[in-house]
Amino acid sequence: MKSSLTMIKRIMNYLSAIMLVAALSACSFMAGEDPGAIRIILDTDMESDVDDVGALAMLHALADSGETEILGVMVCAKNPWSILCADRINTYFNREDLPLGQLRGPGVDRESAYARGVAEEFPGTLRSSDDAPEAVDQYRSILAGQPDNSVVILSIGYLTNLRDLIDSGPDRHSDLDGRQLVEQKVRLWVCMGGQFPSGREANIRWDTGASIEAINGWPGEIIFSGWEIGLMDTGADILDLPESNPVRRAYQLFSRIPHKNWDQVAVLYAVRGLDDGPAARYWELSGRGRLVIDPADGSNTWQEDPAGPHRHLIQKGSDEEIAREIDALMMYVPQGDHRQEPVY
Ligand SMILES: [Ca+2]
Repeated sequence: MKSSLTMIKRIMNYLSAIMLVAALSACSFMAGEDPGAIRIILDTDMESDVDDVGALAMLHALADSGETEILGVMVCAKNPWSILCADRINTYFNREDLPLGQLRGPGVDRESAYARGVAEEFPGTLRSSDDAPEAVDQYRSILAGQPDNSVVILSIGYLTNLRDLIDSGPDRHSDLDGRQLVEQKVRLWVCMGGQFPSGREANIRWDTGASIEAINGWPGEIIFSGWEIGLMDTGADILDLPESNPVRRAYQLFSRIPHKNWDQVAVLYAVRGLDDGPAARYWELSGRGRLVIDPADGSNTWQEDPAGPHRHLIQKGSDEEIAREIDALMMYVPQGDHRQEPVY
């Protein structure tokens, strides 16, 4: 009985994935260069946990549907395979030209169960992380070319790059310093980080110093997608994706299926939750306040403050409906086959 129910569930998931592909293709055709698409720069660690991979896959699905425009993918981890893994995923989703940026200065260096495997087994544009542009330079280049108050920064990793960005000085891209450039170009920072009302969350604590400087020095609004709203499992059917899909391979190598989806929740909010989008009903925003970080251990508390620059998401929807929407996006298969040979 259980196995036939599982089979029915798998068939239903497969059918909904096909319908999603058809819907996305139609939307993509109609949307073209949608001026209303949310412009996003993703900042990811893509090493210790596999949810970054699911998050990037979702962004590509949402870009193909015209709901977002991915301006660039920045890596805030020192693991040299992380950016290659991101490059392979971008290449699979037919966006091999997406600007990439790599943290060059000191930062968090952690193992990955999947990044090297994906980097070595799938085609892409980068041979080595040394060949990638430096993240702050890439941030400044992208931001300088965007309309004022238009860019959403979506961080799903450590805050090292963002601290370095606001510390940056004028350069060939802009006469503004980093803080001024962010103030002029960034509409909002959506940060997967922190635990509410209090806790000790990885993205904040691994580079506590950078987190404190980035969050306290940020010249605009930050909305936090906290640890406590990402605990539902997704990816149960990820191995049903084609073997050509690097997202499938990353989950296989990580070998915890299904898995929590902290980073995917932040993606869903940033693209479909803003501007009263179709996913806005899953969360409500807290009142204004401040994320206060303890420099001793990177733990955080939430402090209510009507003049505060921060808010955090409070889940209203069910785990099931949020997970279903995330799963459908993670199971997206792009049109066309991936390249069989490396293109670097
Ligand atoms: Ca992450």
